Amino acid sequence: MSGLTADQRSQYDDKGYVLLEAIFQPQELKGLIDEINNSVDQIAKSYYANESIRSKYEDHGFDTRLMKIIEDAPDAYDALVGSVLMGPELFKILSHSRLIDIVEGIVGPEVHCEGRHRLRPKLPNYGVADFRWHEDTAYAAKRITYVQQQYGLGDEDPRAGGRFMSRIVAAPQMAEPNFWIPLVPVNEENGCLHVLPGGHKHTPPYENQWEPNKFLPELDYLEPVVIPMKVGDALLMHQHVPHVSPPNQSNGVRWSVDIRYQDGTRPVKSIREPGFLARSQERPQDVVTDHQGYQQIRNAVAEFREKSGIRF
Ligand SMILES: O=C(O)CCC(=O)C(=O)O
Repeated sequence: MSGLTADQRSQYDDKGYVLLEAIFQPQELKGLIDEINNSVDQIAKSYYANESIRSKYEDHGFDTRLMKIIEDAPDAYDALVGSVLMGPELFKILSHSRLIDIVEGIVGPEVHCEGRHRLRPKLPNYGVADFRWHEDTAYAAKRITYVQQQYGLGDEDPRAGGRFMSRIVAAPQMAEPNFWIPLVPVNEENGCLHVLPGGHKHTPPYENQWEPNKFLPELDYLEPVVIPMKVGDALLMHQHVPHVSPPNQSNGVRWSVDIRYQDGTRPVKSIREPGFLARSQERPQDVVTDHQGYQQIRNAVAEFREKSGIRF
């Protein structure tokens, strides 16, 4: 196991992020890019067959084709964004030993890959793909509050204190390293991330963090840094480090994948989107080793949700 160097580890602890330059050879990401291109091609064909788009835009490549499709059919965005895609190439990255070695050094030998991995085609000036200053765990906590309100699980509701909610609510207190991996070169123009080094040491500013371009007063003395990246780099972020994703002002799609991990012995955070055990000394037989195995878990949860009517 290699993991982080001592310097990288101290930067992760002190600043809350580490830019891992050339952690992949660009060829190692080519399979994933091809897999995404195939999905875009299938979307183009089915939308064209339904006459929802004017052309299949076959003369456009990875950096512009989805943008052209979405100009005609905005709902095509949802066909690919988030964790919809699950192919062998994406699974290879989610379970890549170079990433898992690093995670193991942070969370311990039981490594769970969270289901909230995201493929993000960030389109030019496309509001839903822009993220104000936030930290990932606080963001998840806001969602929990929302889920509680939405489904009437108020403080008095016995289910709110029960196994289901406590499994989720317990989760924010644990380490959840996040890798943000660009699939095209990223810079200020096309919406690379900015982070607030050291901001992870503060109490999460749950309520006010959504103000655009504004930090809480106690964070004002911290200087944000812009993180341009090449294909092959990965940005490792602490779950509490504030980061922002400003608008993409280029003429192409800014593609990236982000992946979160946690200690596999702790309650899992995302239930609706199940993750998988990526490495284990205690339960090696439960480690998921291919995308079909992972897809079975995802299908089983989706089926349970559908049949039970329980909206978790
Ligand atoms: O990919 C982006 O633009 C934003 C990602 C982000 O904010 C996150 O992963 O928490």
